[in-house]
Amino acid sequence: MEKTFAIIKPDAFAAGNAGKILQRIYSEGFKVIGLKKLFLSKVEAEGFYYVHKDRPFFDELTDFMSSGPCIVMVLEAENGIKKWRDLMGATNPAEAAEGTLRKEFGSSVGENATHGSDAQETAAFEVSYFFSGLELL
Ligand code: 3AN
Repeated sequence: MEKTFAIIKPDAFAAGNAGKILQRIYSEGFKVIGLKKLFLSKVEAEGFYYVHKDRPFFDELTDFMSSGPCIVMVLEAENGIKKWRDLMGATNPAEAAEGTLRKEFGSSVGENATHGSDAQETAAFEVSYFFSGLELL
């Protein structure tokens, strides 16, 4: 079993799609180990996306992620990191495969409904950024 970190981003939360996305998470066989609703500040979003600080879209990305509430989660499944990225689909919803979350709920490369860790090291950082051990029992 492998843990990954996931976000239902502010666009999907505001559109009322959090329930549908959670339903997919359960029906695809993930265990939800941790879950909470947060309204990130700009500084908190910048800390989370620190690796992207030199990218041209950093300001847009952190403005968006601090524009409204989101849901942060720790998910677990066999090959959880890849399994969750497969379920999300490509970063750009226009290029995402049919049946993926970003295809169904995303509207642009920035407002793409969900986030998922891309490797074990990033998953470890991202889980610990939002959750304490006690919240993951
Ligand atoms: P992914 O989330 O699929 O791993 P990355 O790591 O390329 O994608 O990008 C990190 C985040 O930055 C993505 N979740 C995406 O929403 C956002 N992003 C990527 N490219 C752009 C862009 N050109 N304009 C605005 N936001 C972007």
